[in-house]
Amino acid sequence: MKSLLLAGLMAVTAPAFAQNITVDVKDAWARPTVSQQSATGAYMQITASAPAKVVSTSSPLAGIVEIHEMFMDKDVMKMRAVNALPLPAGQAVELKPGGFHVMLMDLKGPVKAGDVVPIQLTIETADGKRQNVEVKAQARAMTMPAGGQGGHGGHGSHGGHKH
Ligand SMILES: [Cu+2]
Repeated sequence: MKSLLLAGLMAVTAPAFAQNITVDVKDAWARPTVSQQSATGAYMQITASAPAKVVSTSSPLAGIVEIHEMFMDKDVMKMRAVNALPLPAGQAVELKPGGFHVMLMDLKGPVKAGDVVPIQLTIETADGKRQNVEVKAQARAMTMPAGGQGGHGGHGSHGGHKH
């Protein structure tokens, strides 16, 4: 009798399979650097299948990689690092000039148009599990749509970014 009960308990407590979520990254690109510039931004669209957040970023081409957000401070556009970028389930989060971006600083060399910038995103799911996503951002000059919005110019100040 006792052993039967034990067998039943063991079946119930079988470990649940930890499941990875799907993280989709689209349209990853980076801005080429101009001479003497040691920092640049990378942009992409990230969609996670379950609630998650980007908790860290890295690249073999840069000493420091952070997620930044742009914000207005007395009519001046500035940026600051965020600790984590929330990814709501099934919703594309857009990193774009003037908004969130991956900031690559302390670059090991210039980034030329056509170069591929590898970026690793560390994603943490709601239950605290982490997984890495490899992104290849292609360096290309930003194409401004005709009549493009203002405010983007503020992003050009990246070169003077100090940490
Ligand atoms: Cu930045």
